[in-house]
Amino acid sequence: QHNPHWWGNRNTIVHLFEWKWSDIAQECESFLGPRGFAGVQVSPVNENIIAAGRPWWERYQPISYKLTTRSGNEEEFGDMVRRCNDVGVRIYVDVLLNHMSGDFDGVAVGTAGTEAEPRKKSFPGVPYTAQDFHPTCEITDWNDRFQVQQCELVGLKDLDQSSDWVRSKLIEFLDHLIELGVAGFRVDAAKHMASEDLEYIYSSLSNLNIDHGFPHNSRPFIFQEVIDHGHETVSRDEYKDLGAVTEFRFSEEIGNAFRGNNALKWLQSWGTGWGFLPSGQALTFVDNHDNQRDAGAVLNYKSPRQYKMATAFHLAFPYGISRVMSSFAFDDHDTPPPQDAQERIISPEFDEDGACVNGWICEHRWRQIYAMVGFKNAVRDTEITGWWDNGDNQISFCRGNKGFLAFNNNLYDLSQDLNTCLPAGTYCDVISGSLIDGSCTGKSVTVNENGYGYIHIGSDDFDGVLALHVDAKV
Ligand code: QV4
Repeated sequence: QHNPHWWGNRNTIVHLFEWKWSDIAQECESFLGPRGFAGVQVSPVNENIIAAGRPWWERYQPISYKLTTRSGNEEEFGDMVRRCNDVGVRIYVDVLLNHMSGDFDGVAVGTAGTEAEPRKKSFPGVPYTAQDFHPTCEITDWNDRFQVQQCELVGLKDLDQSSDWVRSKLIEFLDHLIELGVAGFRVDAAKHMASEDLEYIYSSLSNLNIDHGFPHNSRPFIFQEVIDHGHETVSRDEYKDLGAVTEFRFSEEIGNAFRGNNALKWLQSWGTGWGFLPSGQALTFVDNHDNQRDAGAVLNYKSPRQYKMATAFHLAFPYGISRVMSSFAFDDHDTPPPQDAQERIISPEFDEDGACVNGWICEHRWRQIYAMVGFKNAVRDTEITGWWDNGDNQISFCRGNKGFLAFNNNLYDLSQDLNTCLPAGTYCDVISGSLIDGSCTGKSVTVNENGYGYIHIGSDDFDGVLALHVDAKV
């Protein structure tokens, strides 16, 4: 279940973290479809506890499988899926199969009004009772398989997926989403569940809904959240044949490289050469909603110059199933999404350039990022050729004869003739500008009969990357 069921030549998933369903529907029609995005990962859809201050993470504490959250209700969800599929944008849902909510004093009331008593492991909305869960214990040793898979991740009541009842409820929930037209799932905390149990669940799911344009016998796409930095007892390899796996080493290493901790010249062997999973099994990202909040090597929107360069490399190098992050502004781990005085999530608003202004960051609307989504579509099915580097932090490469990229992460200019591998002509650099009515608003590069062009990226240019492709010829 590794096929994401993309439409046409599309290639990139965007995580619209905490967005409302009605806003995503609108975004599919007005932005994602026209810009060639392949799909959206949406926040959890099923009912969750209500935590004080409404942190984003309350959605990782389920109460029932009713489809009502702060993002909207079932009707709005269904409407979104249909409208996105209609413009060729797939929907992937973040699903919580590992656990229900953590402790809560007294009776908890969820986002759909359902009551539960998490302390007693009583979730009548499903229903689950104590016998559907593993006994309570804490994970203290992350290299102890029993603890990782049968104790409670941060105190979240740990479901027993070997039980027939639990399996049937999870399958029913996922099948309901398939019926509504989704293309697949991000499986949260997959590492905390035995791979045999997941295999049973995935293989029991219905085929995708043909009324939403999926071919007969299409299997749901599965990508599993397994954090494996190497040398872990529970490893990514146990899951990779069941579906794709989040490749966290990609995120850490790309952050290291573009922060300047590792020379860009080494990226020539990027991918399996770096110990990453085979391309078709790897879900790749510069940052995700968890690790963008941690200090460390991982880049996020707060370092925009490096972040845009890393994203350009991510989308230009033919490795992995790409996902880009679309965040809201945060100060700390608990910052809620943009919300009003009644704690309702607010809709994104845009300035005249299309950038988000009211607390939403919308990296996917940064020109340097959506232009690379277009680049990836334009160069699909080509290989890396013509690699060049200066032995340090200046690199360039071609994607067949359809695209060319150059990066300068040195503190001095990159100025020289380089092989772009492109047919002769003048091309618009889609990073510094756009091709509008046949003229380029940024840098232009003229390519001669031999495929060479003069490339300039000043060390103090606004962006440290330049990108040309055949669909942006002046
Ligand atoms: C607290 C204490 C615990 C204690 C518990 C007991 O910290 O030590 O046992 O109380 O009551 C929130 C709070 C957390 C609290 C917990 C339970 O932050 O302090 O525990 O609720 O009340 C998200 C957030 C968590 C959040 C959780 C549930 O990141 O902060 O916890 O949602 O709301 C590992 C896993 C990996 C996981 C990653 C974060 O292998 O699978 O940690 N990633 C996924 C999601 C992530 C999500 C979860 C898993 C849980 O990507 O966003 O956690 O669904 O690496």
